[in-house]
Amino acid sequence: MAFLLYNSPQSTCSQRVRFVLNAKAQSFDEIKLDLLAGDQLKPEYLALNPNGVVPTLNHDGNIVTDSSVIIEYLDEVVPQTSDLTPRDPVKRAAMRSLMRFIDEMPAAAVRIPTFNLAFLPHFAAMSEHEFIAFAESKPLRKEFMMAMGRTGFPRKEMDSSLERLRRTYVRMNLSITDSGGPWLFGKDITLADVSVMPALVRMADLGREDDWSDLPSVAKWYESIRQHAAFAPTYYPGSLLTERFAHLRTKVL
Ligand SMILES: N[C@@H](CCC(=O)N[C@@H](CS)C(=O)NCC(=O)O)C(=O)O
Repeated sequence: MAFLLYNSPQSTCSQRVRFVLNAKAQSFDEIKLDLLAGDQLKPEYLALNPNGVVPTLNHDGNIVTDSSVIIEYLDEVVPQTSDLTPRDPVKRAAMRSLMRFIDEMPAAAVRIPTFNLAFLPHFAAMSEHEFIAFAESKPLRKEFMMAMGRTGFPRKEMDSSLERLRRTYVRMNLSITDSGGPWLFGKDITLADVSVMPALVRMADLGREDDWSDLPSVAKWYESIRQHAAFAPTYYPGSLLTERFAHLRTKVL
């Protein structure tokens, strides 16, 4: 089996896929796209992924897009090593429901502080004309870019994003408590854990690790996933925003 992953080191969606490939001990080749340079909007990439976002997986010539779909796909095609989906259909459905929640809530919410804090200086340096042309070339994120503009999302948007993330930590706490932990669905790590992981890593990278410190089971979960064998190869040097953007190292959200 040959896996070729089009992705970006700091992209949260890409980190989900790298984690699953590493957890399953699958070797893979990577093509790293520079999202600020617009590599994801080039015609040859749009031919693979018409949404103009990473990640995209090429598995033996078959193209699979969307990180949630890709990690479920990987768990189906490489099931023999570390199965990340519960066998019981009821538990399996519960895991998928939580994954939909994660895609809708933290995965979307985390984009606001990410763009405002890490990427904004890049866009602020563009002319209005260049910025609009760049925003308009994005199949999936044009409206998001226009809402941000070259001055960034207002404080109200930042606060509501932190509030949505907080509701995620509370939901995680409930899931860990109900299942007996240490993972979201009990003693085995599942795709839901992988799915939410990059949002917490991102917030910690932006200096917000205290946001779940009053929820000990979430704090313990966070330490456990950092200790997982797949974590270090997934977050290779350069995968954190603070490693790429010097201006973030002094900034507190
Ligand atoms: N639902 C998609 C979302 C993918 C996505 O938003 N990717 C971001 C990086 S995490 C991206 O490529 N952004 C590029 C852009 O906004 O132009 C998935 O999970 O794969």
